[in-house]
Amino acid sequence: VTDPIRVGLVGYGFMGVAHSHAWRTAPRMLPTALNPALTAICGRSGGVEAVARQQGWHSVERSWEALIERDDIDLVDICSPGDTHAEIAIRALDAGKHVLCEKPLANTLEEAEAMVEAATRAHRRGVRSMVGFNYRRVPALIVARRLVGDDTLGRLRHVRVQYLQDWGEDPDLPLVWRFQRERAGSGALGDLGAHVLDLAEHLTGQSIKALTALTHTFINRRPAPVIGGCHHTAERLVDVDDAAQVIGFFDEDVTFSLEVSRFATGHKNALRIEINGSRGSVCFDLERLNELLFYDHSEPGWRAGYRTILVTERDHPYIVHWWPPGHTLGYEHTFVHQAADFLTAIARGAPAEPSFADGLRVQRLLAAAEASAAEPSTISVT
Ligand code: SOE
Repeated sequence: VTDPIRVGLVGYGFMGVAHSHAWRTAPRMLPTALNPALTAICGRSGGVEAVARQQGWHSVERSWEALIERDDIDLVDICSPGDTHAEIAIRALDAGKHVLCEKPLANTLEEAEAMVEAATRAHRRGVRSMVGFNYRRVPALIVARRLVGDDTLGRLRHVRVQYLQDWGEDPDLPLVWRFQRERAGSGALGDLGAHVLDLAEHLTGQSIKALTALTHTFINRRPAPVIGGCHHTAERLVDVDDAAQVIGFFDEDVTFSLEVSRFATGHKNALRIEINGSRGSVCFDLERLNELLFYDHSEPGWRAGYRTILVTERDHPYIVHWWPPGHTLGYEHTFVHQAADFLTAIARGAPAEPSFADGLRVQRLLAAAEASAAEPSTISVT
């Protein structure tokens, strides 16, 4: 493995910026074993130049094909819309580049399967891949997983997840790629649901066995996006969901419920999880990322109640590399942890997690939810 390891980033939107920050910060704060060099950033339009300058990238490419052909790129980081993931990831892995790919892994099950095959081929040659479920690296959620794993919560009963945002409520918002099935695969279900489906299985160590789903689109037409400075007056059809609900159950008699929405006014980025077990519960909300609520059901009733664990102690995951207790972490730290862990896996020749196979698993759940929503079996109540 070359050190520094030369990174090529595809995409320069909000997620590209979050990843740029992570590559810069990871080796300065965490033991990464390898130093990433911000070698090239790639984007199709001119805006990429300004992001390159601001974020410290050494060069700019205008096509991902050219980026992958470069000999001075060792790792390709994919932060572009979902319809590009499979082609870029497969080409990069086959060219011997390590790949970090944003979630959801792909837009279809077939694409995700082909990506896992490419990752398996590449793995045999020492080439690593990882999917960007960054919330697995929130310290409070790692503590939640530990409390499930060591049986503190006892026998699990309910896993309840939500991912609520409200930016969709603006009717003037143009039909950006996230509202286009061809580009994004699905709407809130794939974008937000992918995170919480992954977490539901990762935190419990159990698999969702069956599910039923409903999806809904509240605003069916949106203004056409502004392309090259030209404003089009025509409206375009929204062909993805704005919100979705799923109910189901896990292997071991545990019930599951999910709600995701871009129309939950008041909620900006509320990824919430509650797990109830026979001996206790945990509860988490990303808008209070440093806190984990824990309920111990063995406490005498008169003084029992949820208590807040402030997950900023030196013996909490990752914290030793950051600040003293109580000096809280934020959203960006999850990406820094992700980058550091990926570099460590590459340096050690160890498998990186979450793997493309984990991404495929989520894709199966998303496909099942879409299939169920396409044949709704709701019963009218008169
Ligand atoms: C959607 O608004 C979004 O940006 C997701 O795509 C990200 O995965 C999530 O981290 C924040 O919300």
